[in-house]
Amino acid sequence: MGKIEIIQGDITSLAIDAIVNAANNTLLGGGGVDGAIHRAAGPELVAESSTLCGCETGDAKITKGYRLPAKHVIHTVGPVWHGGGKGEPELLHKAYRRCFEVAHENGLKSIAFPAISAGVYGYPMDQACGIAMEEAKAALERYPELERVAFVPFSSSALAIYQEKYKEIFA
Ligand code: AR6
Repeated sequence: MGKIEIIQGDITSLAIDAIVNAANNTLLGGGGVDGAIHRAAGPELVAESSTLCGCETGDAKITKGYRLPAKHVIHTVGPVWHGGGKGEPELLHKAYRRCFEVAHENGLKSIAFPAISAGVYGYPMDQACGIAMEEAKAALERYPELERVAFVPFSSSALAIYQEKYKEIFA
């Protein structure tokens, strides 16, 4: 699959330049993948993120990875799903784009994404996954230094959706 990988499991286990956190606007931690990342990184992560003054929906900010095997965490905030007519697709595209941009600005060559917005924030997984794949395709064209983009679905049903969308968008 070239530079794209789909790895089902826990994103906190990956040794990679950056894992992306599906955070909230405070950047002070939460449930889901955010909670897992903060638990695995240790208290230094919230100490650093509390200096960042939060994060707008669709933006992204970087910290160190602390006790994680990943060197950095790129924290982004995806939109809450309100039915799709409140700018959710644009905001989710923007969140992915900003993560790739922040990775590029920091000289990173590998990045792993959870299914941003597709948990508590309620974004339909197939639509969220399509946006993720489209932005990965655009980023690989834009940033030649990018060596590895990993998607990390948590469940086997999400894995099947990622595999399907990969075929659709990269075939
Ligand atoms: N590794 C990979 N994916 C995971 C993991 C993990 N360890 N844990 C959960 N997921 P969510 P959101 C999947 O709810 O929808 C937080 O409280 C999960 O199954 O974590 O963007 C924040 O603080 C789902 O498919 O993120 C915000 O308040 C995906 O990650 C809010 O949740 C995203 O689910 C953000 O909601």
